[in-house]
Amino acid sequence: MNGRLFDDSELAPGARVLRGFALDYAIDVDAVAAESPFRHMVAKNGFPMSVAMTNCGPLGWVSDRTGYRYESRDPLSGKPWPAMPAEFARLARDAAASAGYASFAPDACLINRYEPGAKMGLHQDRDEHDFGQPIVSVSLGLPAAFVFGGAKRSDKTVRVELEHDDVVVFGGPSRLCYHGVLTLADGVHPQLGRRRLNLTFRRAGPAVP
Ligand code: MD3
Ligand code: FE
Repeated sequence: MNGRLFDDSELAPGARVLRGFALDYAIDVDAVAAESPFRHMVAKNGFPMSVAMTNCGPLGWVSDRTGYRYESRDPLSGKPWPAMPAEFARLARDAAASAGYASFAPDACLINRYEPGAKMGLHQDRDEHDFGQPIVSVSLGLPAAFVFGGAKRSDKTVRVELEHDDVVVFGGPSRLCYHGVLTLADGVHPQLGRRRLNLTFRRAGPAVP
């Protein structure tokens, strides 16, 4: 709540926007990218994606002509993905908790890098083991127009501007909703320059007790 007459942090049932939530966390993506550099993965259609990606944590999301999946090693080096920095995991856990998901323990962090002109088409995230687990999304750098729809591709979408340090938690009924990012407009962010970074924290594999 925010002093207004209604709670406008709920984007849709189960989806909560936490404006500025990442402000107090030190998120150093360059340290991860020094070990596993950003690369344009090839989509199922054989074309490279406009968004460049890397990962940290035990599992990383990968795409090639054969499809989408999680892998424990960076296919560029054959080595395990860089460890998830403790500050990343703390941000993800704290954001999930403040949206009502206690003890979220992500095993995957996909890092997306958008340069002006990059976009992500409407899709569902369904490569994870357990759709009962939420996804935490952290936006840094240039603002982007995020589109959020329903369970069917043809459902109507709403547009939300995501800015530096905004965090969104998607769980419950929103977990399998279609979503995407419109073409990034040109600009320069005071800290991150001519780019937008998005970190998505997921529990991709089965929970290990
Ligand atoms: C809604 N990334 O990597 S984050 C993705 O800004 C992805 O880079 C976008 O969609 C980005 O898959 C959007 C917001 C997001 C992430 C996962 C979701 C929204 C979601 C999963 C279910 C529903
Ligand atoms: Fe997605």
